Amino acid sequence: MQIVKAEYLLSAPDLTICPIDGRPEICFSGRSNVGKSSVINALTRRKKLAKTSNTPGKTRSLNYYLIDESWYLVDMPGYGYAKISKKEQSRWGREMKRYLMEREQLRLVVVLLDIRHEPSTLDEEFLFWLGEERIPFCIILNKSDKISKNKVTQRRSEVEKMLKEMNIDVPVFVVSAIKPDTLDELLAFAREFLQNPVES
Ligand SMILES: Nc1nc2c(ncn2[C@@H]2O[C@H](COP(=O)(O)OP(=O)(O)O)[C@@H](O)[C@H]2O)c(=O)[nH]1
Ligand SMILES: [Mg+2]
Repeated sequence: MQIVKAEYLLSAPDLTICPIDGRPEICFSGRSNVGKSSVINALTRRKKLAKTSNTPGKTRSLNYYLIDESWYLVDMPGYGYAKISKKEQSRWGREMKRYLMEREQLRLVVVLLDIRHEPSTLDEEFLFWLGEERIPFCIILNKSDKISKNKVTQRRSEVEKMLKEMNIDVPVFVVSAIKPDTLDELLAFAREFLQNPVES
């Protein structure tokens, strides 16, 4: 089932002004420039719902999009942006982790990786942390339009091997923000989580 309605709700510069209506949410997370905003636009079939940019590191807040009046898609600040000081980066890292641990409405984290590159240390640390905290997540390998089919297969098995070594068992979807149909499987997967009641 495709998304019918998508509206921008608000941008939260810190964690005190997040929506408190209890609607379930799915957070999109990953390095800056990996394509979080582009994937959100592709999923909602909107060109400019989420701002995309060639200058990484712009999203320093959590952006909430209300989907079909029933759940939130959340565009999280990208991590690992070199032009932001280490101190600021680790502050944001801590804030985001706190958010993901404490947010009751959170049902699923979608972690984006760029299929062209090996996951960075930051990516690996983040995935490991999600696993340890038992936060439900899945991985999408984005920008698959940029490499050959053979390379896609290769990168996918490299990522799966890495996950196995970390003892993490989560689905990996190969997608491209410029081919919205590639996101159908992810959306179907995410929908299952939206129906689940919050675990406590
Ligand atoms: N070719 C291609 N370009 C993409 C894809 N996803 C994102 N991009 C481009 O990558 C850049 C960063 O995307 P953006 O969505 O702003 O990344 P964010 O920082 O993670 O939100 C933009 O120039 C996008 O057009 C994709 O699947 N394929
Ligand atoms: Mg963005």
